Amino acid sequence: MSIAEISQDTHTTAGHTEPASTGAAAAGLQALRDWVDAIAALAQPDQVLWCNGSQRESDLLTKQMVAEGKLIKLNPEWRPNSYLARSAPSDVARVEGRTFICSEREDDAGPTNNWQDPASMRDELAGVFSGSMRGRTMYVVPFSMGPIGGPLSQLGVQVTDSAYAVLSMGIMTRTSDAVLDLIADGTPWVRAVHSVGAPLAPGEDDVAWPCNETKYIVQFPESREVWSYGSGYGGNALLAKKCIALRIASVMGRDEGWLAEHMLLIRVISPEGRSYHVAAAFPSACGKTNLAMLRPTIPGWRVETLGDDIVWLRPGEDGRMWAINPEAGFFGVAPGTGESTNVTAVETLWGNTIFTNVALRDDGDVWWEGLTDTPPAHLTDWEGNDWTPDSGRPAAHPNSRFTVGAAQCPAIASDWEDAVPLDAILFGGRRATNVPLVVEATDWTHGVFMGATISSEKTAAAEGTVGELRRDPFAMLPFCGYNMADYWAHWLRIGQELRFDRSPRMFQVNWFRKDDDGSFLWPGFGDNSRVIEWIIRRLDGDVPATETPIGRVPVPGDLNVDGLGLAEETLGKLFAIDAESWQAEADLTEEFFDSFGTKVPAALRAELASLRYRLRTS
Ligand code: OXD
Ligand code: MN
Repeated sequence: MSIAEISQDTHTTAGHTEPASTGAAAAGLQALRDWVDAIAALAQPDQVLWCNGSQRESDLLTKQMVAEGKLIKLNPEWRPNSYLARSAPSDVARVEGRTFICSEREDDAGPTNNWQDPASMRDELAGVFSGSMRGRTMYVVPFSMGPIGGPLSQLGVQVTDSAYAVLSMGIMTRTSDAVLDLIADGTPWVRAVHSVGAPLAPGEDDVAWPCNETKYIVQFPESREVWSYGSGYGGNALLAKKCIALRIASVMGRDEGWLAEHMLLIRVISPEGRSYHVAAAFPSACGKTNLAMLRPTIPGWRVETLGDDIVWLRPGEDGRMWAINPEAGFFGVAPGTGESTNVTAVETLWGNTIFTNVALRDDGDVWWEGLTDTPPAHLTDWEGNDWTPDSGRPAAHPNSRFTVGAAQCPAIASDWEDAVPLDAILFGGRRATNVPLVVEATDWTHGVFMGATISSEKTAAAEGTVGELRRDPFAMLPFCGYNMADYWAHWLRIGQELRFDRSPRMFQVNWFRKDDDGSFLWPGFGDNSRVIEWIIRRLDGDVPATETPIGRVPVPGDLNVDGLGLAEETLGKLFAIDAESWQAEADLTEEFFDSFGTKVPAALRAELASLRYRLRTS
């Protein structure tokens, strides 16, 4: 039974009706039906509803959630068709400590993932999921990552007892009945089970944000399955995103010869009208969405948005690397997104947006730190309490989010759903010290070494201490579904499938270097276009570079800093390479590599050895 049918048929009793199928199509759908039945038998929802992602369905769900106090309808005068959700204060970020990769062999999960034996995890999950949807509706959400039927796309089905997850999945994926047709035809699909873990006793009132203190985010890579329990928030609950499009997809990519990456994707158009495609891997909350919507400050340059969080990469027969954004929307961090930092995002959010954990204005619109320079005099904070600028605490949670369709972004490329050939890959993080503004890798292997050794200061996107430095190789530490060292080897292998003169060139960037007084040395945001301009001039062979022990940097004078008023000394600090500190970084890299035992590819060990040599002899 669909949600629309339910609303028309007031006599409907609990129970579910599967999609109809006949003949050859029956086998593909039968497997789906059997799986849905098995989950329903375990979790015991009151009813099962099949979703199709239609506007009508989302209208009905939002209406119901507003009536239940689970969504606040924003003032349509300021924010049409937009809603605010407030999570439980304990359910505000991804829970990496409760995220498991349950591969058959522990060695396939590797030291950076939590591993548990799949059989024992299945037993545990059977326990927690038993009756976990009692008193609730179980929604069945069929979706495609990438355009439905597209050559690089993948299908999935998420069952969930969270209407918030259904609405968000409807924005972030292509949710559609057409997916069922492909499943009927035998196209493989990923199974995803989600429960907030808050069954309702008969007559018990629901809360605004049901969840459970116990949480499990479990990936079974071999069987392409995800089981998530206890959280309704972001990557814990919208299983198409981190769980499928990164953790499970990275394993598919390993097995099938492609890559699933935590990257943004843009098209940069030069003043001469030439297009270049650039992907960039930054850890969560390090400005991927801002760079994806960059407005260049240098004349004549333009940027079109293709994606802000996930990119799937596949070597093409032409020897180039082809890229798609498998998502259909943005689930962006709100704080720090404002008129002066990312006006394109602000314009994208004009309506049709679900906000989570931002502050509510008295006029029924939303606000968060950084949206405007001056905060409103009074707000209701993300927890529903009165707030004034003197309250001494943020009004919006630091990991508060917006969920909005990509097509609504004014900078979106008209062909954003198509694959594009990649010209450059950037790796970055938040580094207050040591790492220069931009460094070019000397070749593919050196680029993989750069990606493998990136570290960054922790942000609010995951639980933990903000600001602490941690290794985050390829920005994939929380998202790689298999042994990270095997993943590096896979990157090296993929490089060999590309034509030497057509493979993307790799660069390390760092917008976040600080002066001794703690102030940022580089203005960032729109001025990052200056770094991209230098990168493109390098791709075109227009400028030489200065060799340093850690890679190639701009020859003084080549980076366009016109009009920035940057002192020579500041530029010097932005590019300073201190051999001693880099030797210390190399020691840490060695320790990091050692934690993977013998699995680290010899080519990366060799890169480390030559880095040390260059540092010693520079
Ligand atoms: C995200 C994240 O939500 O990386 O994109 O945490
Ligand atoms: Mn992300």
